Amino acid sequence: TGTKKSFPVTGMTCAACASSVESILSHTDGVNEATVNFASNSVLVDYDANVSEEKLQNALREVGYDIIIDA
Ligand code: 9UX
Repeated sequence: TGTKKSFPVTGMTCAACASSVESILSHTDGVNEATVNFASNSVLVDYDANVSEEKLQNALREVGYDIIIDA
């Protein structure tokens, strides 16, 4: 296990999107677990220290979702 952090998610229009977002993030190298809360449009991600937040973001952007990274 690594860092656990929650991010707001955009682009999830139906409940099945939650599974899709979880799958995309879970299959990204260095991600241990991703759990979406569809009702609150957020995802809790457990990821290793070598994974950048931009890497998570880019994986989602490729398929029409996004996460909000605070500056
Ligand atoms: Mo629902 Mo989301 O039909 O990618 S799964 S909109």
